[in-house]
Amino acid sequence: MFDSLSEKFSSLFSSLTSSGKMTEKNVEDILNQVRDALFDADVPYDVVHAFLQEIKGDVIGKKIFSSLRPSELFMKVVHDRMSAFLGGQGTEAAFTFSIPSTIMVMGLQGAGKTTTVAKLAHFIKDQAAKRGKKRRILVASVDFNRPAAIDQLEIMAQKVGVDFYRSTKASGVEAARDIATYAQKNQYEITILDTAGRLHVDTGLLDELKKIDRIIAPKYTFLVLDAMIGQESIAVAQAFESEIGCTGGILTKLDSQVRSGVAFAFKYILKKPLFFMGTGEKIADFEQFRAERLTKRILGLGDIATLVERAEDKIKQSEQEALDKSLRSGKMTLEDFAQHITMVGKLGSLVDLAKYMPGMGRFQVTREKLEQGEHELKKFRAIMSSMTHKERVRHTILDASRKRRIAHGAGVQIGDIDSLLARFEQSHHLVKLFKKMGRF
Ligand SMILES: Nc1nc2c(ncn2[C@@H]2O[C@H](COP(=O)(O)OP(=O)(O)O)[C@@H](O)[C@H]2O)c(=O)[nH]1
Ligand SMILES: [Mg+2]
Repeated sequence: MFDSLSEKFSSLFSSLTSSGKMTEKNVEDILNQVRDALFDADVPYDVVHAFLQEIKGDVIGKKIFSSLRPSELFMKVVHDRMSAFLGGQGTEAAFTFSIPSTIMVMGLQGAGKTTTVAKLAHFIKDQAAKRGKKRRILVASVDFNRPAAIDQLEIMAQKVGVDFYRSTKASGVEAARDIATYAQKNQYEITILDTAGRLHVDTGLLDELKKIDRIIAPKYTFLVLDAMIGQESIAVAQAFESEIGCTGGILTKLDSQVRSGVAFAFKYILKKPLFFMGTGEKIADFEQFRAERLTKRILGLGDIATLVERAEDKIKQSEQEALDKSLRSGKMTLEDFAQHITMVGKLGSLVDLAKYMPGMGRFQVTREKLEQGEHELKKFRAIMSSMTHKERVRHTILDASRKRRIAHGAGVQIGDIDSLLARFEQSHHLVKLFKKMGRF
């Protein structure tokens, strides 16, 4: 997700941090690189232009060239403006739906509406379960355009484990009335309504939706947009917004290869936020759209917050605090490194983790490399467990005789120990880099 954009920004930023040279002379060149990265990601021209104007305004207004660290300040400017562009303030907290409420999704055929209904139901159910609650959730459909559309929803509802209702009425509008009555009578706390789409926006579709919208009076109306369609989907969004109106958007198919321009354009053009994003076909491939976290991911500052959230379920609190501490202090010992390695084992594969790590975007990491890395990790774990506590806290004491002892104990070569130490130095460097960025 956002991979190509992320690669470009991470490499631009890392060249800025390593050379540290940003001057009035090369600022145009750096801004051009920002512009090209955005164009490549299919961000519409007007949006790129507006974004660059804001950046330029800040570069001048904040007098970054008279500061001690122009490049760091520049990165902060880009970071702040980008997160404002993507979502603005207040979209970072976990989003909760008010109870009771009805949610309606709308969008073109194939945008991912039905899948999104199931994902939303799963999201709400899961969120409630985490707080020890059980919500009464109903999903239903008024999509009479495609014969199998309603069956598809029924199957997904079963998978998620929420209630499903099939109206036997003959049209979408009558079914909407029927579903509203059914939901009220059975006191559902959350009702999610799937609607019909067309291949293109047409008046027939919008007229029917308008009627359904009036009958259902949803508290939340989400516009579901396929990110793969690119800029064209913005025109679609405008048509829905002006005829029906929406609470905000949900972007689907933001899987890794997609150009992400729509995410930039959505809020700027519609003046409405994006709420969620679909990142795959599975029910759980769904995330709340958090502008600031995404910005950090795009800029290669690493999405530590998401990583930590994922980790919470799997790692004991104390271990996590130790990680936080070592990350924040910018100091890391082999002992911490050993802990990281153990955590990686608990969290899942390196392949998954790579995209959350600071600075990873700028390395071209292939799956094979990562798998090779997993193999190495196993070796590293063995080495680490043959070390004494003292050696782990102060790795500089590792001389030839200690290394020989460890190699013997772990059943590895001395070279393996040296490559572990080299790797440790590398990630130590990343942690320091992160700390520097973390000053934002
Ligand atoms: N890769 C990917 N596929 C998705 C995502 N959301 C939906 N799809 C797929 O897109 C296709 C159309 O989805 P569907 O929910 O039936 O769209 P609808 O016509 O708007 O109801 C299906 O094959 C879904 O599996 C997503 O976030 N990522
Ligand atoms: Mg559908």
